[in-house]
Amino acid sequence: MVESAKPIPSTWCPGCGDFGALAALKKAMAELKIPPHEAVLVGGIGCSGGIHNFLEINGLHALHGRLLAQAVGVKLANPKLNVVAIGGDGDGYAIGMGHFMHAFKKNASILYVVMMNETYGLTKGQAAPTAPLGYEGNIERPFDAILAALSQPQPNFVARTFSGDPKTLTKVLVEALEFNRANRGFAFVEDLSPCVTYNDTFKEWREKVLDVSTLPGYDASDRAVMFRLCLETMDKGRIPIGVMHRPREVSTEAESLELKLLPDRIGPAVTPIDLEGNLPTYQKLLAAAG
Ligand SMILES: Cc1ncc(C[n+]2csc(CCOP(=O)(O)OP(=O)(O)O)c2C)c(N)n1
Ligand code: SF4
Ligand SMILES: [Mg+2]
Repeated sequence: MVESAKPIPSTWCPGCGDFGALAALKKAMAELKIPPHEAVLVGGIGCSGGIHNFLEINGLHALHGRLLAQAVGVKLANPKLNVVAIGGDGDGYAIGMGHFMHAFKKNASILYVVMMNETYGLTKGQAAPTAPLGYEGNIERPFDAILAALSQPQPNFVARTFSGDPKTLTKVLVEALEFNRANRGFAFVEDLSPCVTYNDTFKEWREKVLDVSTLPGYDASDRAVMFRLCLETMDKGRIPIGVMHRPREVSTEAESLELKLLPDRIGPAVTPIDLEGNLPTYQKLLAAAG
């Protein structure tokens, strides 16, 4: 008999920002009344990716930087599932960068949460692609995932949150999951989630974050406006957070990958394979094979 996996106590350091993401995800799923058997968490390799071990939920630990490919596979196997890929900035923006960029274009209705801490927490604090100049000898300017996301002309949901503000984080996750549940496509949320052991940025980020929805001209349906607002905010030494892209209207065409490939929303994992229902098809195949 196969026993269902039970959650283990968290292995994160006390005070790690990832606790904020875990709590918010639980609250968001509870608010949307998503039963655990209808949700799958696909974790990346890193401290953050262990999140599925701490919840009583279907989950898998993906290969390093390959969680999106595996999450898309799960979604296509059964599009009725709520699929959340969740990992670190090293996982997503270094080894996983190619998959990250393609996820916007592929546009499967999955939620991708990156717990961004500017470092490789699990391997003891090397510079991630998001690390600031000078961190652990880093000589490169940091990669900005929100600007990269906004540069893609795709109908995705894009947001940045802060683990130090769990209320907004939960609200944004609810919105992102609702976007997925309406089969509207890919939702990306970068959560600023400080690594208190190797790069404790809680105080700095609390002072620097700025909710772009409070800025004059804010319009999350217009990526050009949002790109400019984010750049202006960064130029002032602040960190833009909030919903950065929310496509204005539901397209009349099926935009998401699962609706393009499986318009009836029935994936291979739930396709009936009983003999009775499939006998005519099997007979046809056998006849064709001679
Ligand atoms: C193919 C491969 N290369 C390198 C590693 C070593 N490794 C494990 S986790 C990790 C990066 C973790 O950083 P991040 O994704 O930011 O997660 P965090 O621990 O910060 O949450 C690396 C490089 C690995 N496990 N597999
Ligand atoms: S090393 Fe950093 S990212 Fe990893 S659990 Fe500890 S505080 Fe969190
Ligand atoms: Mg990291």
